[in-house]
Amino acid sequence: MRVLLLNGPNLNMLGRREPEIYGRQTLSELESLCVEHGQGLGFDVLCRQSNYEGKLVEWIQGAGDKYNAIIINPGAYTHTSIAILDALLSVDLPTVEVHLSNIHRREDFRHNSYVSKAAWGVICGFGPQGYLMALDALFRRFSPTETMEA
Ligand code: CA2
Repeated sequence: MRVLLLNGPNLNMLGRREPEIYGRQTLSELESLCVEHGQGLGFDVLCRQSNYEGKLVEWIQGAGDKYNAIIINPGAYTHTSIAILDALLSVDLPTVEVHLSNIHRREDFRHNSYVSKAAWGVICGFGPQGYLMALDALFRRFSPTETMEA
């Protein structure tokens, strides 16, 4: 099982600024945690980050025949990007949208997510643990005994 983990703009700054909102863990620490946790579940997790919307679109487009699922924190593009929404709809892979912060407790402009319309599920407010929760949810979805594909 192959999982593509995408992080959007400014998430490369994790651990360096605004620790009160986004925590002290760096992006590479977070990615290592996800790769290790994925290994434990039998997943091959590939991690990518970009500050560019088009780059994220290209990775999503290319995922269709190579990956079984996508985990994405689109950063601020969550609230603006129909392009990322359309790319996710076009590949039709189970997608979990993750946010470190609880976007619903923050400014009004963060309350809407275009990406959620293409997401199987959305996790927000649990910090880095949210990514591990997303992997666990996908594991259960792909387990033959579970029925979570709705
Ligand atoms: O809570 C999240 O994960 C967000 O996707 C993070 C985005 C924000 O625009 C979304 O509304 C919610 C921002 C990512 C910025 O990341 C930084 C990390 C450390 C220091 C500065 C920015």
